[in-house]
Amino acid sequence: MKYNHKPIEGKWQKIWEDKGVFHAEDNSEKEKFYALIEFPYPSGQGLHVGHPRPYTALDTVARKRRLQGYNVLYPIGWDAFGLPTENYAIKNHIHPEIVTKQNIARFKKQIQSLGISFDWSREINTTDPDYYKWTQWIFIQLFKKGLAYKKEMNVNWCTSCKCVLANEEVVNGVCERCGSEVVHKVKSQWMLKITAYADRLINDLDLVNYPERVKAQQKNWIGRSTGAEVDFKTTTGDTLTIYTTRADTLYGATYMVISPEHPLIEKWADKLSNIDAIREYQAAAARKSDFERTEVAKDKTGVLVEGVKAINPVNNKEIPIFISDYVLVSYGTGAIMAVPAHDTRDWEFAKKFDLPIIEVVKGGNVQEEAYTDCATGIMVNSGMLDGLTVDEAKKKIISWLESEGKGHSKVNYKLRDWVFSRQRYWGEPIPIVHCDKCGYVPIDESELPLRLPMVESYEPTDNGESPLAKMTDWLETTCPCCGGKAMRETDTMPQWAGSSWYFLRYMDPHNDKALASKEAIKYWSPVDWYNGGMEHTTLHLLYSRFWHKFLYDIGVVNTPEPYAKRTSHGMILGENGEKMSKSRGNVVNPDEIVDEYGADTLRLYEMFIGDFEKAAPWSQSSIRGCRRFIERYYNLQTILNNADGIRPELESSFHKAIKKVGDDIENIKFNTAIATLMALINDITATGAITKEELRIFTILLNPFAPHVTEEVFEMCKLGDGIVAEQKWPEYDEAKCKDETIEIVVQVNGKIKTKLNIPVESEKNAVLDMAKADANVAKAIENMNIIKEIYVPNKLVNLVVKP
Ligand code: ANZ
Ligand code: ZN
Repeated sequence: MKYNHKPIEGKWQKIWEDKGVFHAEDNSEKEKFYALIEFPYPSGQGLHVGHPRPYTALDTVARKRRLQGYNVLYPIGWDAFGLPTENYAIKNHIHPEIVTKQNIARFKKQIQSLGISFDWSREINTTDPDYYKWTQWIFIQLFKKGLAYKKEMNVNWCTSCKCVLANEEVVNGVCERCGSEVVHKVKSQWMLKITAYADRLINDLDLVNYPERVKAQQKNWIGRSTGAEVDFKTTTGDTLTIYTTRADTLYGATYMVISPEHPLIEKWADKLSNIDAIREYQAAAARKSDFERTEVAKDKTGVLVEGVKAINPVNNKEIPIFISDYVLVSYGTGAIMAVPAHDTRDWEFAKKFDLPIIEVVKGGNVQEEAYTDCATGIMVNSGMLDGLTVDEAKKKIISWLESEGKGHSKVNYKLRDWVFSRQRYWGEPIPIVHCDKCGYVPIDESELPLRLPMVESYEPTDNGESPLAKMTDWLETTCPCCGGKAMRETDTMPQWAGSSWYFLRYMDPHNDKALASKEAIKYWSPVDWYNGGMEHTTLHLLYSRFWHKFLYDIGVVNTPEPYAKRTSHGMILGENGEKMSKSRGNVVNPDEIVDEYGADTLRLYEMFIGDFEKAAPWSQSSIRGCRRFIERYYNLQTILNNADGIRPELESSFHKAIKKVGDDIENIKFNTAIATLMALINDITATGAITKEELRIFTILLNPFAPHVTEEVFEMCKLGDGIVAEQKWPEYDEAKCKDETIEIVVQVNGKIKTKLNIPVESEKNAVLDMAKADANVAKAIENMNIIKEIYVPNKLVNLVVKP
């Protein structure tokens, strides 16, 4: 029989939508299951074959859970603000709102052609004023709690996007989006105080089921470090405070390094004989990214601060001060004590500038290389610390510093507050006005949403102000506080804003009184399973956890964590193993695959392509293999007979398959679930027939992967009432899942002579008889006396023999 996928797939997509079978119920006695994928950015390129991988994976889970009787919420929406759309709009002179509408329409059509069981009645769009009203509302709550504030900042500035970037958006010194150079610039910015949540963002990882690599990345990004701040006096009478995680090594500090931006340089400027060289070095450092500056491998550079020295508080020795770009102004105190014996960067710097290297922890050869692996050593050359272990020395020196008023213990974080301003048009307006009398004041909540005004031109201005700054009508307003003249904020929010809380909106997407009702939040929270890309681990995942914790603190949500479980998929690469891109000419268009082979084939293929968590190269021949499997399944109806139930010879195969497919879907082992179904179809066709019950079970097991063809076969062969999506997931009998035969080894005097396939749990004597009957074994025991017969059930036989 010919399988004609086009009419069949279209037919079932329409039936599902008309019946609303995938609509989640808000009031249900059933147990809820909330599955979430990272909603797409509707770019101008349309859907990529990478998109369906996570969508299909969670669709498989969602469909299976529905069959198991869960009330499933599996929603979708559009993360539609942001630069790519705006840049496209500028280039083509189309308003970003229109571009967004067009892109969404195309994406929607493409996604719908895949037969993903999304609840389209809950579709959301971050650029919809009914949606961003609540993004703005959350911002106002953050502002009221002092967690949104304005600050003069040395920011990352993309020279091409003309826009401020968060640290996270700068990759290897260039803009993550456009690849252009990123420079530093001082600007007044809205900031969100994510650092206030740093500890909880680390500690609460204990509450969630995330892959270890995801937890580790989040912890590294937050970068909690426990150490001490130590005050060094200078010969000018100033205090130079440093941060160190190794206060125990204070006696080994032979010089100091301050960052080129350190404020003491300005204070000392008149006294420094080489101020010109220092200025030159500062200018060069400003052009480099933090990444370039702190790379361990790079050659160390620096300039001596001529005219001022520091005094080591433990021994009152005067030591030189350098400026060097390997010390960052934004971390710790922007100054360090250098301990070249035990720190690699300090050691390289000391060698280059010929500075003394003093060993303070025993064990290495510090004139040859830095001895850094010294967390457990014994202190030397360290006065009051001599003979102590590193841990003891840390405690002792910190309490000494505290008693002398020269330092104290201190926890530092790599995490910085979140730069939340963008000088662009296509984002949520920040709902704040500035009044000369009252300062920054949020607009009245009853005035939300504060809509983006229509502008003539959305190009950013060359001085770096948002295009909104040119809209005088919109700009000038009255102060909600004193009624006087006030000016609106012209910066907009970054693209991360809308995605920081969208999972809550799906719970109650049409609510106009709250971001979602208390009941909906209580019923649906937390998200049970969130799948997304590894590239979002340190950005979106952290930001949304932060917002959720804030909403928890103000009583809007009732769980401390938004996502109970997180999984991450690997990328789909081109057939050549490289990342798919236009320039490499290896892009596969999902529309063409759906057209030629059908959505079921594409879905099955994307789930079969290899370990879900790893990158996988595209393979056209494997696509054809998946299509053939679907055709084989479709043709099972040609061997359908009238017998009842499952035939005895297939009973074990079926029970095992039910167990394996179910377990594998839950454990994101989709590829082995499909392999199990492929093996089962072989077992079935080998018998030359299939019963209705066998076909019914096979159909339900295959349905989460290939929903269209299974619905069609279920209907054609009248396998039950209603449609497959309304059936029950089959159950298995554990006793029937046991392997009937098992391989054991047979040894003579401990040497392997043969392997035997025996029925599981065979009786000892029967196994011994089988073993002795084997030709190799028989030869080995010929003319021998058997001293001992050892049998380890289901594992081995060992015959101990003597001549
Ligand atoms: C003396 C020392 C001796 C250090 C030693 C290390 C090893 P984490 O763990 O990342 O917090 N440091 C401090 N502030 C810095 C800055 N603004 N830029 C660059 N480096 C900075 O690292 C803390 C360590 O990094 C600190 O401890 C300091 O060097 C350096 F055997 O102080 B240490
Ligand atoms: Zn005012």
